[in-house]
Amino acid sequence: MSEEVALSLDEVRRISIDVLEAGGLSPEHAQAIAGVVYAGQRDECHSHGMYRLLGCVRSVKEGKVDPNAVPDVVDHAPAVVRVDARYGFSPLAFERGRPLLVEKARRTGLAAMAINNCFHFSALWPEVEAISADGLVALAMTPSHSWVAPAGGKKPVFGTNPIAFAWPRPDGPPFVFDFATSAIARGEIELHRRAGKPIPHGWAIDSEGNSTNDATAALAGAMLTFGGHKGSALSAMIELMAGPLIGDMTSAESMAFDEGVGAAPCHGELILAFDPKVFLGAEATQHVARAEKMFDAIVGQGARLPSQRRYEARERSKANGVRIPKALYDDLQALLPR
Ligand code: NDP
Ligand code: PYC
Repeated sequence: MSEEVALSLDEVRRISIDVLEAGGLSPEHAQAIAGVVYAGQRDECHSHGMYRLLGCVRSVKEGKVDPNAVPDVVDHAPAVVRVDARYGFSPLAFERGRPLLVEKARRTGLAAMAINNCFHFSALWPEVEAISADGLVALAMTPSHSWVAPAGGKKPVFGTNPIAFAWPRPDGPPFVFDFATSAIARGEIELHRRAGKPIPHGWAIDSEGNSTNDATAALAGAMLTFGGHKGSALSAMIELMAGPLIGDMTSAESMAFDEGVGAAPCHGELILAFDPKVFLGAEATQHVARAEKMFDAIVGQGARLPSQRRYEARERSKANGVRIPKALYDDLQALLPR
């Protein structure tokens, strides 16, 4: 088994902020990015936890990201917030735009936030979870770089294009799912490569179009969509809704914009927020309670809800801290001032 380092959650946050600030990010960006990286590590989402710090610092070093960008929040229309991230990372843009999104959803019942010109590296569940904490239903989606072949094809067109959904529940954490529309997040294949482990067949093909379980060959080839043509269609929808619809880049355009430097993808993100109280008025509580019956029917037969593993991991990490691979710890230490 590979060597690991134990960290308290306070250390996770401190190291993340220190690495980001040493990498040149403004204190505001460092705080916002550390927040999502901390959440990912705490909930044992390893592909989007502290590992992401390496990519953030590399993206700044490559000169693509503005580490001091101040997001511009615009009240664009009665139900539309636009946030221009000005070529900074997305978490600060999301944080700055969220209050207006929530305010608009409460007024109109359904509001959208379009984030433009952001470098995006994070999981989406921290965002939809935060919106659901205000009693709203949330849906978020974003493209990435064109790494994924459409179903029936062999050449990358789509990004790994995640979609996340949150439904607030009366007596506990929200129902949340958040997954890539590729068979798996690219970050997971990268972690397999770092650990020298094979990947399962079905995740990717090599550059000759053959199924592969070699992580390096997979990263050089094309990833596959989840659920064949269904994941492929969903992925295309995300390209359209969080791309041309909001005036931003597709994954292929983001890849071209990168010019081979290997920075985080640069594009837009679309976030929708629904207020059940506006849709349902006095009947909102009664209908939200009906949703609980569906959740009971799922868990009542031994199946699990998405996010159940994550919430359990959260409790474990709060009690015991986390463990990260020593190789990652060493890579992060190397980014700190001597
Ligand atoms: P998974 O394939 O592991 O799917 C994750 C989702 O499915 C989670 O909600 C998870 O809940 C749920 N889930 C997994 N197994 C089960 C099960 N047996 N029963 C019920 N629910 C289950 O993750 P991905 O690799 O697709 O994505 C991982 C992360 O990568 C996401 O957070 C995503 O946002 C991020 N990502 C970000 C990108 C970006 O461009 N910014 C691009 C691509 C991915 P649980 O967590 O509880 O296991
Ligand atoms: O893991 O696919 C991924 C990913 C892309 C951008 C951020 N994460």
